[in-house]
Amino acid sequence: MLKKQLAGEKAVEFIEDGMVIGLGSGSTVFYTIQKIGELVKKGLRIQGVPTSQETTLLAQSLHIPLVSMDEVDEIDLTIDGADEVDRNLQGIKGGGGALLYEKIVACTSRKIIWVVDESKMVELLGGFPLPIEVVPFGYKQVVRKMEEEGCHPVLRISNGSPFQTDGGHYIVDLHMNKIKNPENLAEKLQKVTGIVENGLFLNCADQVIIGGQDEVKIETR
Ligand code: DER
Repeated sequence: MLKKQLAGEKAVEFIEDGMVIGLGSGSTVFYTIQKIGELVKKGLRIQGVPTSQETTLLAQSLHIPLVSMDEVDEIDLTIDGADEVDRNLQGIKGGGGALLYEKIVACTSRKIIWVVDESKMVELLGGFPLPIEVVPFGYKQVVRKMEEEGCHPVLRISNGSPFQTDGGHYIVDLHMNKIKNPENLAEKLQKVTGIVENGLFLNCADQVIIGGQDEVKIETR
């Protein structure tokens, strides 16, 4: 079985009947959502809060009952993927362009589990380019500022045009190679006008399920 599938499917063991579940985005949580669909068919009663249009369509195809963020006061458990995770379970997300809605859902979740294959586990964050979500109006100012800060920004392009998130924003990927102090960087990015959100998910995940060769490991923060 694929490492992503091992991790993704393992996560459903943490789901209880009656829960409100944040449904993440990406190719690993894809397997979680598939498994949830099977369990719903067998009678599992949950309500899903999707973090992207892509996840909405997938969940709908599996007849998973969905509610919007504004119909719930709290989310019991969010299961999502991640692009990089360090030993303190600090992470980079946004590779799929869903970071803003994922972070909004994460902030309302009582518990967060990330599902990853073992290649996502790193000593230091930054090998994966850090996505930042930027308002299209005046985005070149943000790019220029990131250049001045030495963050090596690259506007994400899709089919020859700037990639657009579900929220209608652009994504700029910061090719930093190593992020020695994620907290400091997050603080700096939050102060830049025009940056809506960044892909540093700090002190967020409670557990990470790591798919390896024929086995899964669970790290707890
Ligand atoms: O955008 C994200 O943060 C997604 O969760 C995604 O990038 C996770 O990666 P995956 O597709 O390898 O699971």
